[in-house]
Amino acid sequence: MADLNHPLDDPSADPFAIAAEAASDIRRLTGVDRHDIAVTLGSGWGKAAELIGETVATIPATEVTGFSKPALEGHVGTLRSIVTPSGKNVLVIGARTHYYEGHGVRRVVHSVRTAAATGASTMVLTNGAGGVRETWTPGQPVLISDHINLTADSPLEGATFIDLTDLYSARLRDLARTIDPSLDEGVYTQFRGPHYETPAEVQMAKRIGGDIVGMSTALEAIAAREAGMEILGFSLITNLAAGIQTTPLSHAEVIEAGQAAEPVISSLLARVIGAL
Ligand code: 8IG
Repeated sequence: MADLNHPLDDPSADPFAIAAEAASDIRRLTGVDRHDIAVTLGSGWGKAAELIGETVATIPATEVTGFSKPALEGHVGTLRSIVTPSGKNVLVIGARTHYYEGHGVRRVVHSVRTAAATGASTMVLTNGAGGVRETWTPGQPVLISDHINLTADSPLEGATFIDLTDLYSARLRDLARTIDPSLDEGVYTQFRGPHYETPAEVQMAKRIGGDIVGMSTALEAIAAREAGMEILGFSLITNLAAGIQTTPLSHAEVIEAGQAAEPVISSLLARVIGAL
């Protein structure tokens, strides 16, 4: 689905130059010269923005070069610049482009590359996802310890070989556990979506070492690492994955579980960001 009006859909365009342009749009629109930390808010995590600190500016993502219109309600479509009590500038990305939208991986990782171009050295990626482990319960946040990328795609172009050992920083996971020692962690498995998995696919994910199933994050984490950022990942388990939970999955249910957990996980996320 190439769109001739979209700068990232021109194969001869340099995605890093477009990210640099987006970063200068953000500087101009927020008046903030440099961001230290970026956080992408996935489903269930939206309320964290208010708790991170004082909002300096909120801008519609569509005013920033290369950002796509939100595909889904509940995916906010704004970028916010927030200053924490300790004086760090946080770029809050409420505008995620999912791989299943079919616009290609350049658009999926554009927000991450833009965050890096604004100066951010830490990328916090959050999502709502399905849990493979029977002991987890809907509404529970977990740390992402590693990932399995089942999209068969990569944000890296050409012979770009990037090491992904410790992709989800052990240091940052330890730091998150100083805020909430009860946080469990697991391996995030990115499927293409937008359909949920079959029970057989969930069993496959489990056997290959997956604990969490979702439709985002892994491709973004790879791009963040390419950009030299340190990465922290959180999943909100909104449902047990198909076949682990015996009732059918519904999007409404997923949204509802997210809303119920929102106050607790938002405060957790804000406290972790405050400690970064
Ligand atoms: I929320 O069970 C949410 N997102 N792939 N599977 C996948 N993505 C999800 C799920 C799930 N729940």
